[in-house]
Amino acid sequence: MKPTPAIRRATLLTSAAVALGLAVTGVSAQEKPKDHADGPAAAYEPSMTTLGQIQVEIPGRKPGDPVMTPAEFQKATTMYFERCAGCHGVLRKGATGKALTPDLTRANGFEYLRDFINYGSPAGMPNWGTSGELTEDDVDLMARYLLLEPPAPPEYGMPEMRASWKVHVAPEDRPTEKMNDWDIDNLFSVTLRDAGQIALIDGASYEIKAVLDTGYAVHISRISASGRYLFVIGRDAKVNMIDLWMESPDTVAEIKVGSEARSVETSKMEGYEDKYAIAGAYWPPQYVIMDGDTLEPLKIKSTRGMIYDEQTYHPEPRVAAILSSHYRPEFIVNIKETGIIQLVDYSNIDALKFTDIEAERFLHDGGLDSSKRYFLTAANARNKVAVIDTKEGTLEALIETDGLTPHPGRGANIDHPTYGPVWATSHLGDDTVALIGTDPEGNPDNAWKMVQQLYAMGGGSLFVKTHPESEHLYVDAPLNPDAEVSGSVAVFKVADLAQEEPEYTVLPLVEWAGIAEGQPRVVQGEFNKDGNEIWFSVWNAADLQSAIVVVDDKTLELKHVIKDERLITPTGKFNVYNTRADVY
Ligand code: DHE
Repeated sequence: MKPTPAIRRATLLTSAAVALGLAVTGVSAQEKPKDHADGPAAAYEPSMTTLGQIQVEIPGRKPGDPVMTPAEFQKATTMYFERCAGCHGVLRKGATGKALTPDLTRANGFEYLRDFINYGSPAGMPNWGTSGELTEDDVDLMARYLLLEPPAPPEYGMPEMRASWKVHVAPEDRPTEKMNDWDIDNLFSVTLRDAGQIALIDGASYEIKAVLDTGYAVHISRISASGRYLFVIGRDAKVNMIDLWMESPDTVAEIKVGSEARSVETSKMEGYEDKYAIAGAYWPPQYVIMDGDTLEPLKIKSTRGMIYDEQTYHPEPRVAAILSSHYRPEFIVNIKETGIIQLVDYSNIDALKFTDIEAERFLHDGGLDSSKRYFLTAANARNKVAVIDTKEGTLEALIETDGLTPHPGRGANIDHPTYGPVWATSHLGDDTVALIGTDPEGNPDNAWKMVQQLYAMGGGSLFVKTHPESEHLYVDAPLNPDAEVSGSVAVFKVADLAQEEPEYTVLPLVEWAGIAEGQPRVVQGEFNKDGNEIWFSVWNAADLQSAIVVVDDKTLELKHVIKDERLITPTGKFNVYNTRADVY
């Protein structure tokens, strides 16, 4: 009998567990509220830590308001922004979680709220009290807090941006040619998350050439089209612009574009190389287009507006991934909660043109296909991938990925032995990897269909990776609750994808890194420029040793381990050439 997908998946999971030397135990089918850390998807909800630092006042008192001191209100607001706002929204109007505005919370009352926070719900609300994450007093405080009007964090417009904007080295004082002997194209910018820094590491010698201060809980790096300027954004919405031509590359300009942010990109269209930069914010909900030489803020655009399908107003749609089109002078902006992918035509900065493409709600991350014409992006809480034709400026397809919470990073482009060019995404909520055909001209029967589903080590995957020179597909699982799974990476051989049930090899990278202390997680593979080695972060707690492990892509053997006391919480890695040329 041919096994059903569920049984097959269980078998594969079991073989993965055996490969990892794990004890395999039965899973209770009993539905119960999960601890927050149990579910990788829950653990990955945004934490508005910067907003949590903002000082707020208790909104005007109304009859029946619970009594609360200003200090209690401040504490509750910080807790709300750090733990609840990711799902329920900064203004409590709802996102992936329910709305918690006083008209609704008051109808349910204090006891209901207290019990809900304490015990959670099978629908996804964590059991904050019984899991021990919040004390009894905290749960009581949060239940009272939700009965009050929410505080609105401040807006952040042009005056605030200009006040934060600094040009440390004016363009005319910068070098006119590269002044160092670094191989810039094979340089890696490595996020040192909790240090608020990036490390610049040479791709050939593995030498840490520099460690530079950036924003708080720094998130991603992107490179200008010429490869000269590196842009880094912190969760506190600070953008650093680093000149890689200087004798000692350093920040030449900086700006803060809001209170909470995750994305930055630069113009890549022919004729507009290095001309503009753009950064998107979670709060306030907006993006800003900046001068590509100085970061001078030029135009701010709010993303507040109607949800594409319901046509109801959303007050805080966050800006998720931003990509630069290679076909038109446009930025492609994912507006998360309204489900709109906005194409921003920057050819005339004083008359910006916008195309609002209705896609799907909860847009998050994504990348281009191998031709660079199509943008594939996850609407992750809707288990879908939207495809934009960046040449025509239209929605090409909306694809169900048959997995829970697709999370591609920028995805991985493979030349599949059976289906031709495909793009891959793994999933946060389960062990599946979806392969989607991307070649409507050469392989029209497979285009925009999930042509194959792979089963990797387990849920909690964040990133897949390959390279045009590689014959492998790598799948991480950093948020898997099992330390041996989160400490390893699964590798599929591209040639094996022709089989019905391709097996994968497990590389135990934490073991290879020789780190025994803590529970480090293996996250985000990134290839070097030649595509013959792939780097993974071994991401440990800030006070424990982390590492970067370099794997030989041909042999799948350990090539090198980079350890250094400056490598604090390394996560994302961005090879200059691959990032600027969108090679993945
Ligand atoms: Fe990320 C990309 C948002 C947590 C590492 N992350 C992105 C992008 C968004 C985003 C919108 C796409 C940017 C783009 O392409 O323009 N990330 C968020 C969150 O909201 C979330 C879930 C929670 C939060 O509070 O921030 C979150 N991200 C994380 C992490 O915990 C990770 C694993 C470690 C870290 O450094 O914080 C993490 N995110 C990354 C990385 C990328 C990224 C490495 C870029 C991947 C790439 O290949 O381009």
